[in-house]
Amino acid sequence: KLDFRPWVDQDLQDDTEITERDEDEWVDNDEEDDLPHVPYSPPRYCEETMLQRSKDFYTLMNQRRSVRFISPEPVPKEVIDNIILTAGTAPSGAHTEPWTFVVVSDPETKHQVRLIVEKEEEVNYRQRMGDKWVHDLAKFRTNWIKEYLDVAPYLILIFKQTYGILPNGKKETHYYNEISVSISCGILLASLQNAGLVTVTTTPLNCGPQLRILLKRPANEKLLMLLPVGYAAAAATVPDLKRKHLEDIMVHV
Ligand code: IYR
Repeated sequence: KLDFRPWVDQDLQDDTEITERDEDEWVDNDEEDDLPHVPYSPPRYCEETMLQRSKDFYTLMNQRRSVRFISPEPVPKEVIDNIILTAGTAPSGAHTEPWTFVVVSDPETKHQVRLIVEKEEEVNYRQRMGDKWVHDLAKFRTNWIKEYLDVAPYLILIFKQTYGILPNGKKETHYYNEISVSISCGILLASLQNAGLVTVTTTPLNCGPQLRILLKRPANEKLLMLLPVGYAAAAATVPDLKRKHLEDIMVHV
């Protein structure tokens, strides 16, 4: 077993799984050796407009909260399509776009997801997480009962592709797949906020393989995040958290 994963930061301990490197099975990402480079002129604003836009975007994003009370009210599927397209604009290692966004609206499948998550989360809270972790979460009033998994009109399950499988069956290295997909998740969260939808970022511990099999995803895909998506319920509440001030998060050298 060769463990050659130079793109995996030691600190991150990415569990990217590559069991063997049979050289015949792998191709270089060189199919586009002759990719033309074309002129690029991104939008550019005068300073006044920049200031206003940066403020407005901060104001919008500063209203984002993790919401655990989601309305069953339907949300147009086209909005979700646009949000996924936006998430797919994230940068990725060697432009491998190593993400799969599984959107679940089928009530029976949502319920199956709920059963899997609640069963494991009960074990997490009761055993795996330990007293300190459970105590640290007490103020958020979370537990293993996840009603939003049935109620939210959509569940978005984000998988990272630990390697790619080309149409000819060969494998393609997905450099930095975890950070690439994590960035796309951040953009997805911003896109949901922009559309007036809410979610809560969840990373269901020990549910990945079962959910992957439920959703018929291949073994190279690993669950990174599960997002219930919809409008906030009319009676939604959130913990009264404060954010750090600029001087506490920024160091200017
Ligand atoms: N995954 C569990 C526990 C949990 C962990 C953290 I760190 C949170 O910020 C919130 C919850 C759950 O979803 O309940």
